[in-house]
Amino acid sequence: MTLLYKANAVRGKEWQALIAEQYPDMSFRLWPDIGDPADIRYLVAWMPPENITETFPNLEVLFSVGAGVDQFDFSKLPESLPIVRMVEPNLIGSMVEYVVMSVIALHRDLPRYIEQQRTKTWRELRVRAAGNRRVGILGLGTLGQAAAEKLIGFGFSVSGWSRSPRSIAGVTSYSGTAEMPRFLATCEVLVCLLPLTEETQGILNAELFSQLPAGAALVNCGRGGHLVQEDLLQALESGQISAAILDVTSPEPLPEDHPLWSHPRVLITPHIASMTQPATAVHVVIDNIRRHEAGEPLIGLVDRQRGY
Ligand code: NDP
Ligand code: OXD
Repeated sequence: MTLLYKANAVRGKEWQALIAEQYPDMSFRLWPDIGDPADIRYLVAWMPPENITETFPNLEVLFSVGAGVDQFDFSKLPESLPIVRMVEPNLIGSMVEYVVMSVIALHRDLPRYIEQQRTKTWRELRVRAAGNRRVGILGLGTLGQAAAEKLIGFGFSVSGWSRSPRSIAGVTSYSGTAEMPRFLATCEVLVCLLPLTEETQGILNAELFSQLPAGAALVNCGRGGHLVQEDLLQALESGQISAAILDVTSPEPLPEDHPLWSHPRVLITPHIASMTQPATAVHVVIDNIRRHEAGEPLIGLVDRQRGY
C-alpha cells in the first residue's frame, strides 16, 4: 500500500514525517522519488503528473491536496478513478478566519481608512451595527456554511446561495439561478466561496454586480476565474462596488502593471485564505484510504458531472 505525494515540497516533508511516525504500515513516497510506479495506489496531488493512467497503472484514488479540484482536467483522468477533495478541520478553520477578517474589514470601512491614512485624513465614517449589515455567501458547502455560522455569531444578517436548497440555522438560504436575483438584492457584502466549474466561471461579472445594493463590497476567496476583473474595475469606478478583497486572481500573481494591484479600494492577498495543514490532513487521507479499502463512502468524493 503506497501513497505518493506531489505538491508543496516543504509540506510534503511534514507529511512524510507524520506518516512515518503515526502510520508506519503506510509506505510513503515524495515526488519526484516515486520508486516503482506500479506500487502507487494513492496519489495526493495539487497538479497530477501527465499520463496518470500509463504512469500509475495501479492507482486507486486521486486526492486533491486542496479543497478545490479545478486544477484537474477530468477528461484526462479515467472515469473509474475516484477523485477526492480535501475536507479537513484546519483548512476550514483558516478559511473561516479569512472570511470573518474580510467581512469585518469591509463592514468597518478598513479600505477607506487605509486610503484616508495615506492622505493623513482624520475623518470618521458612520459606524453601523453588525445586525444591520447583510452578508451573502455564494456557495454554502463545507467552507461557506462554516463561515456563515461564524458570521452569525458576530450578529451579521447572513444569507447564502447554493445549487440545492440548504437548511442552516440562522441563514436565509437561496438556491438555483431562479433565486439568484432575490439573494443578490440582499448582499451588502458578497463573499464568493464557490468551486470553479463551467457554470461558475466568470459568475462575478457586471450583470451580477448590477443586482447588488449600490455600494456593496466583494470578497473573492473562491478562484480567480470566478471574477471578470474588468467588470470589477468598472463597478469600482461607478461606485456600484465600494471595495473588494481578493485572495485569488487570474492569473496568479497579476501582472505588475495590472490596475487592481494599485486600486485604493482593493486589498489583495496571495491565495492564502486557507491552506491544508499536514498535521490534520494526513488523518483525513488515511481515514479515506481505510474507507476505500472497506468499501465505505469516501468523504469529499467529487461528482464529475457537477464538477466539484
Ligand atoms: P463544497 O463542494 O463543499 O461547496 C461548494 C458549494 O458551492 C456548495 O454549496 C454548492 O452547492 C455550491 N455550488 C457549486 N456550484 C454551484 C452552482 N452552479 N450554483 C450554485 N451553487 C453552486 O466546496 P468547499 O466549500 O469545500 O470549497 C469551495 C471552494 O473554495 C473550493 O472549490 C475552492 O475553489 C475554494 N477554496 C479557496 C481557498 C483559498 O485559499 N482561497 C482554499 C480552499 C478552497 P450545493 O450545496 O447545492 O452542492
Ligand atoms: C484549496 C486552495 O483549494 O488552497 O484548498 O485553494
